[in-house]
Amino acid sequence: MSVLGQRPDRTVITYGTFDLFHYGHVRLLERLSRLGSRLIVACSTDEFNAKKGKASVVPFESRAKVLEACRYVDRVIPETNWAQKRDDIRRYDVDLFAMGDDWAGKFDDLRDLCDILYLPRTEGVSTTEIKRLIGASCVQRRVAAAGR
Ligand code: C2G
Repeated sequence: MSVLGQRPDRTVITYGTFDLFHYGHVRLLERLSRLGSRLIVACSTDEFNAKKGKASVVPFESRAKVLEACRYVDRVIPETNWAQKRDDIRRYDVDLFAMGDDWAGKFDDLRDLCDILYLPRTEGVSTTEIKRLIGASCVQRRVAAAGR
């Protein structure tokens, strides 16, 4: 492993929905980008999210475009199922698989293929919370409008 400037010469991969892209996502990608020379992000498709029981506000195409525009990200691929991780790690010659620690231990079975790392989540921000706040402000505005 040669050192390129500050970043080790290795490929890092992570997976996620990245809906309503926020500082928590940015901070994760920034930290991952320092752990290797290439960061691949697998972005969950809308169909896969439906299987996960999740409905994202922002459609896949737009979420993928936002990730591609992020300077920490080198490549975006679609995540369409749970089982693709092993193939992705082999196909992209991945050295490090990393996720936020809300997934701690969930992907240890991949340790035979590459290093595994779970990074502390960023506290105080989440897509769920943003959705809740938007919902709350919509209700407030409707109530205010009704009261006029
Ligand atoms: N994250 C974080 N801090 C936050 C919110 C999210 O570090 N405040 C991290 C999560 O831990 C995850 C990544 O950002 O590693 C993307 O989070 P989600 O979009 O919620 O990902 P999820 O829908 O859980 O999809 O196959 C795995 C799945 O695709 C993960």
